[in-house]
Amino acid sequence: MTHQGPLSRDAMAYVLAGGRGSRLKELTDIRAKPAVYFGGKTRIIDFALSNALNSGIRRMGVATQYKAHSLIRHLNRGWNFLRTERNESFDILPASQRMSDAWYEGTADAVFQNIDIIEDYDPQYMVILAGDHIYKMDYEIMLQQHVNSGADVTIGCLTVPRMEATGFGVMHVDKTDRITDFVEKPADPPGIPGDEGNALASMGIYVFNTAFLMEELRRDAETPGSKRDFGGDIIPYIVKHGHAQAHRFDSSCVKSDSESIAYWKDVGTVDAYWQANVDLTSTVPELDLYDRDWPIWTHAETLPPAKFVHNEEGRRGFAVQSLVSGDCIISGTEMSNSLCFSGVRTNSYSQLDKAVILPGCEIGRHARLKNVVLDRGVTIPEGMVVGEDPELDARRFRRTENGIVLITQKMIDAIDG
Ligand code: ADQ
Ligand code: ADP
Repeated sequence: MTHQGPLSRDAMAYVLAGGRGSRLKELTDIRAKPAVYFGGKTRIIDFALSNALNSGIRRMGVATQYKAHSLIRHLNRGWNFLRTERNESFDILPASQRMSDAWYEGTADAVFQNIDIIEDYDPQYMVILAGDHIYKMDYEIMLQQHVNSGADVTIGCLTVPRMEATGFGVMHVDKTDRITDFVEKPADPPGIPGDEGNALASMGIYVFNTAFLMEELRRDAETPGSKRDFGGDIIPYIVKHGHAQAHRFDSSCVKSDSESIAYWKDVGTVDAYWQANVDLTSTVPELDLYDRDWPIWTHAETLPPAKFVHNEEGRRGFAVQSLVSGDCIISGTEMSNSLCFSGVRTNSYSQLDKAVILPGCEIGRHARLKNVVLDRGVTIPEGMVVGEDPELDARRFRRTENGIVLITQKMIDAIDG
């Protein structure tokens, strides 16, 4: 029998936001990956939370651990509108050693340690999400599939090139998409039968009946040797002893009027982060941030409009193929294919191309920057050139093999003279 009606109102979204994301290098020196700025106004975690909200889910919890201050501040400011009076809730759940004297060990432990809080809300379904991916997805569709298949767990999955699957949980499915095998981060990922060049990878998104999940978490907590991890322990066990079902991520996974393609990105490296941001500056990007049917919610400060001015000598400031946030003043600067978060100031005769500029940066006169990411609050001195001399860039800043340069204020301060 097919289930009718929204299940999202009986579900709680539980976002795992405690991981470090060390491949983002200095961008995660002071903040967890989910708190990293993305897309001009938002932070990475806003995508998972907006998906939950847009899917109709009104109960949310966010488990935080590593360098959580920036994340917690963002959540407090931007995600404080769910009301207990309407049976809604939003809980920030730092590892606070309430249940034991340990921090969250693995991702499953980040749920286990808050079992009492979850059981108090008594949601029928738990939607476990990673807080560090950029995508749009309607979890109601996944919930419906979960209930209709009668599975113990339903796992969101993607097709990826086989050798890119080493960082994922990789699964085999039968004709009905029931998962028959699951290996966490295999060195030599098994391909899809009949499509050996690709692998079916877990997105780290799980739907459970709450009662079943709680049972599993309690069982796992008693299991010696378990790392208390969903991908490493809980999911392999259920695949073996229970019923795990795959939910394929494709363009049908989001209900939207705008032409949607299945966009999903783990912006986990400096290159991928830069690329995904710069991609947004193309005329018709794959990820549509202007989609009224699927808005990405965030904490937005009340800011004056972005402003483009010429200097006293008549040097024009302009931007093409660029996203410029509020409270930016682009003065006498040529900007192309770039993305400015709020409060950025640029000065005359500077040139910016393919630059991702986080809030509060200032660009000095005559600076030329290409293929860069500037961390929050960086001041680029007058006349500085980046992106033209690979050796110089690598000496001063963090330059990736692909030539993307990440700059923090610390690196600027360390430059002699
Ligand atoms: P990973 O991406 O390696 O694999 P992991 O490091 O466990 O996943 O992080 C998953 C999420 O949990 C992230 O959002 C992270 O921030 C958060 N997290 C990590 N440790 C945490 C902790 N101790 N407390 C709270 N939050 C924590 C997982 C699965 C794979 C799957 C990929 C998809 O294990 O099977 O393929 O996600 O990206
Ligand atoms: P915000 O939440 O305002 O966006 P960031 O994400 O840039 O802040 O910073 C993360 C946290 O680190 C904030 O709490 C901020 O106060 C703090 N912080 C900012 N710069 C530094 C620094 N250079 N060293 C240590 N902590 C910092």
